[in-house]
Amino acid sequence: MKKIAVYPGSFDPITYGHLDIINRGLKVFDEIIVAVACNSQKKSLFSIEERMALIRRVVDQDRVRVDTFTGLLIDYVTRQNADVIIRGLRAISDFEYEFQIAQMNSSLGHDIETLFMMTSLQYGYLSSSIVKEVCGLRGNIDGFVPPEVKSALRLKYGLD
Ligand code: COD
Repeated sequence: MKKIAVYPGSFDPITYGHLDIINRGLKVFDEIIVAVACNSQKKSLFSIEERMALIRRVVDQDRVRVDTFTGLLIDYVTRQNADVIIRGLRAISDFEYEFQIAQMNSSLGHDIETLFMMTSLQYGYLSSSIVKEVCGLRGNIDGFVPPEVKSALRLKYGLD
């Protein structure tokens, strides 16, 4: 049977840190669904459609499906017939938040596991927020996001 995992997040925008988790996840699963959360409480730079389009441009679309969801993550995962959620862990500061989400999801959906993957050394301090800040302040973001994402960011900040 095909092993499918859901990798949920805001992806505002996708970074090399996210891509690294996706590519390493593909060593363990046959298919990964990158699920962009539609969270009206979180102010985002890119719309859901823009975020999904950027992800599609930088992943291997044979084994990665890009989708969006509203409502509870656990309900979405169940609808997709998946039983694993992938999350990435960077510094210790991620742990408490991730632990809280995983515990909540585990009590809401008993048969769904959360698999944590450690960040690769070079992406340990990389986040979408920091990339946006550096780009907005005209810093060089080449090492943090693919060229397609860099262009989209520069356009948003009126730099091109
Ligand atoms: N290296 C490794 N991992 C990374 C890196 C990096 N450099 N950067 C990001 N990651 C990981 C993050 O730790 C996270 O696991 C994942 O990639 C996605 O990150 P973000 O920041 O894009 O996404 P989040 O953390 O904002 O996503 C939160 C959710 C949208 C998944 C969450 O809010 C959610 O499930 N919402 C739906 C409502 C719900 O079900 N709520 C109940 C559960 S709390």
